Amino acid sequence: AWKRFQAKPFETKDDFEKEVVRHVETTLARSMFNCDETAAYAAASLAFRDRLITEWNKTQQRQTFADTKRVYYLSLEFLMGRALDNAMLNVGLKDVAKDGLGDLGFRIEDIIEQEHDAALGNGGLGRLAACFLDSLASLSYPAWGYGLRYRYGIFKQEIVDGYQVEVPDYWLDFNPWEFPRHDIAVDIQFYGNIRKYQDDTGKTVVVWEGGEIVKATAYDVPIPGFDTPATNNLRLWSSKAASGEFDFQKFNNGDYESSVADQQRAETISAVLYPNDSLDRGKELRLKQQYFWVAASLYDIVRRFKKTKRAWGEFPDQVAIQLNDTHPTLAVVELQRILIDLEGLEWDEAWNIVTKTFGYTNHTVLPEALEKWSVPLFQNLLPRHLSIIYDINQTFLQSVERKNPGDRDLLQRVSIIEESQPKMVRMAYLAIVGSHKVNGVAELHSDLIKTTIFKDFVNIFGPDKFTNVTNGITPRRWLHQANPRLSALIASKLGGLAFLKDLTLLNDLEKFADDKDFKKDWAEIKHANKVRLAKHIKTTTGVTVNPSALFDIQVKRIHEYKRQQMNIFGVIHRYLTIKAMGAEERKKLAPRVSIFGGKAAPGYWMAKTIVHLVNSVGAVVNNDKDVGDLLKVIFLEDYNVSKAEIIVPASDISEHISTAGTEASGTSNMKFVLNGGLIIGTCDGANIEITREIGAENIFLFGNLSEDVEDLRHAHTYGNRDMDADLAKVFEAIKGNMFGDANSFSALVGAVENHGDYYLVSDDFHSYITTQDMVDEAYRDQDEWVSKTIISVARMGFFTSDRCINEYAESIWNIEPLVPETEG
Ligand code: 26Q
Repeated sequence: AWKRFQAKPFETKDDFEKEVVRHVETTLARSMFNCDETAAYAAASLAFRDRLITEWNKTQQRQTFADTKRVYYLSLEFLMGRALDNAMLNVGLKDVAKDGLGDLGFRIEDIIEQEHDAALGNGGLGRLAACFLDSLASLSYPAWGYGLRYRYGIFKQEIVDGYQVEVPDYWLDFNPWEFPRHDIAVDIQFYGNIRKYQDDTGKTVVVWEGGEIVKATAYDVPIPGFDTPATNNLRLWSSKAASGEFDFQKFNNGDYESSVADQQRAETISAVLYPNDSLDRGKELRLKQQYFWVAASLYDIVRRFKKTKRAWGEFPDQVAIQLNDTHPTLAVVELQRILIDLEGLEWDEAWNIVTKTFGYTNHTVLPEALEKWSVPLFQNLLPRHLSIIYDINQTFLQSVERKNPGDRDLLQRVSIIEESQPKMVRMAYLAIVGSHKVNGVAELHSDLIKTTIFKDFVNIFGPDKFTNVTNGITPRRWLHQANPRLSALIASKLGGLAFLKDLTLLNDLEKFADDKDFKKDWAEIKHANKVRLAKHIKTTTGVTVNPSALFDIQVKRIHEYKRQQMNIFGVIHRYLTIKAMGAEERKKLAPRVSIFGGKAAPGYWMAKTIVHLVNSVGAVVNNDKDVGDLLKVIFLEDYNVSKAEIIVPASDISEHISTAGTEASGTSNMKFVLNGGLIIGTCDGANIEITREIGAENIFLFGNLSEDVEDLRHAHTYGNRDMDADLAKVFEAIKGNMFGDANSFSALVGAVENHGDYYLVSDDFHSYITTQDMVDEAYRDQDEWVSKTIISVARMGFFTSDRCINEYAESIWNIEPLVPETEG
């Protein structure tokens, strides 16, 4: 009988309008007469939210009744971007909303733009987690995401006088997409001591006592699948002071201020996302964040399992937990602690359950980015966990010793505890030992981790423990949502939107690669997307760019290994070349707009210098009458997910030019090609597999190969090399103050000239600029260029995150979809 009380979700424009008006007048307590765009956004979101809730609840019930295995994706970052547009498209009622909002006097684009990005991530790793959630829901897998509800997401970037300035991103003023679950709260313990004693049976019991308690409260975010009622849950934890005895006592003793200070200290844990994507080591608050989130999530997962009344041995048949990088590695230790200290299991039985439960995904080979925590810090914050880590390590090293008697070197190399001053806990090693599968995120990367940083572990555990799952992206957001006209054009040829759920269907586009009318439509859409970006550039930077010029785009976090410095050196080279040309020669040149975007970690001085150089070069080049449209240099402020949705569809060529062997995968490379852009790139990360899929004739590859990097670096160290002659001229221009005070940029130049050129900028420079010339040449033949882009899109099916999630499900998680009945 209760079913009668379920809300009837709207299906028509009129019902949608009624819902919007109802929310404006009741939920928001405003009159329709002063309903502005903010209010319309709020009301439209609430209307779609209502529509999601029913299916969300049903999905959770279905999972409970089916009682099958679930996967839990643990990630400190979920770079979700905006939710309304995504919800409208996934539910399939965007057109209804568009018409309804139109009736009420609004343009849907303006309403969508009111939403603040949910920017709970740094870059690739966080956005990958968001794409995975979309695929998990769209494929109806029983899956949960667990993360932290940061009060401040990644900082907003402003450019002031050419320098990056960081501004806090307070985003929670109004967020209709989260549901506080005040009834779901977990007490999390820190600091304190451990005490051991023997119980009546003579068994050693360990208790963790004292310290401080912080309360974790759940906030749930619905994750709608595309073209399915399945709606999953992303659970984010927020920290609050525990209303326990401590503060109560203080309060009664008249110590009001310190009681409030305690509260603020507790809330600090989930206050801010760490803005580094390559480690800043050893901040206690970061380790606190990790344990807080891991402990709350495991409590939740274990509680859900215990409700089924199954034996502990069945835990790995019901629960798969994926570690997104080493950030959640404490979960391995926490589960072992729960099983032995709280549930009374024997060590071996518990450890067997733990290792069957976890999988670990590695996202980097850069040694400086591998997470380590000092033992003294650990000892103080999590004394029981440190003692368990020592026990895990001892058991592990004993097994290694048995198989490799007398190899002291090996034991030292693979020890979870690094014997340094102070000692350090190596989190990646702990994650490997505590998991049944370890994966890299592209073929080259997965090979590299096996032959370099984790080589010893391959010998110890055997090669089968290590595997590859090449990254992917969701075509719903990165084609259908970001590029609606291209999606519609494709749908018109393929007979509908089925390709969004089976991206290999794009293959059938290939037969239109020479179809004149199709190519015209295709090119017209690209041009319109470029016009749109040109407008954005005009309003945000004041610079006018020609939408018919070649748009060359590099947007990603600023990093020396990603080599934005090589890009801007190449731009300077182009500028010098243009300046040296006569008028006739210039007429033959293809006009180009070089577009950069991305954030530098606030403490990464070299990255900030790159940002400054790009802006300084832009200030000179863009105001040089002599150059005009032939070259413009743009730095787009505050690159984020919603800006990517404008930028990605507007590229002709995008740059993925990391030093070979350094970029684990890259995922924007996939987004750009899927939107009809070509790539200039190195043989690195997923570029290699993209080349294999789309054909070497459709990508501009250049530069040294990863197998040669070590030798080149070695040669640099011994001074055996010539600086590239063109690059030397670029450096002369910089040193001659052409782009302002040369001292500002001396570190960038010096890194190449005097400090070993670790990222091989000089080694790759010639190959880079000659390949850029080939890009110009190819772009001149528009007809051929358009065909290349169509063929490339047609061959991108492999890179959907749906394929990627199916691979994880089959080879790591051992889970099956739980398809809603309405889908048959
Ligand atoms: C760790 C400890 C303390 C503070 C910060 C961090 C931290 C935070 C974020 C370390 C690394 C990250 C993010 C890494 C990242 O985004 N890696 C990218 O992951 C993508 C998805 O697999 C790949 O495509 C990229 O190649 C990889 O760089």
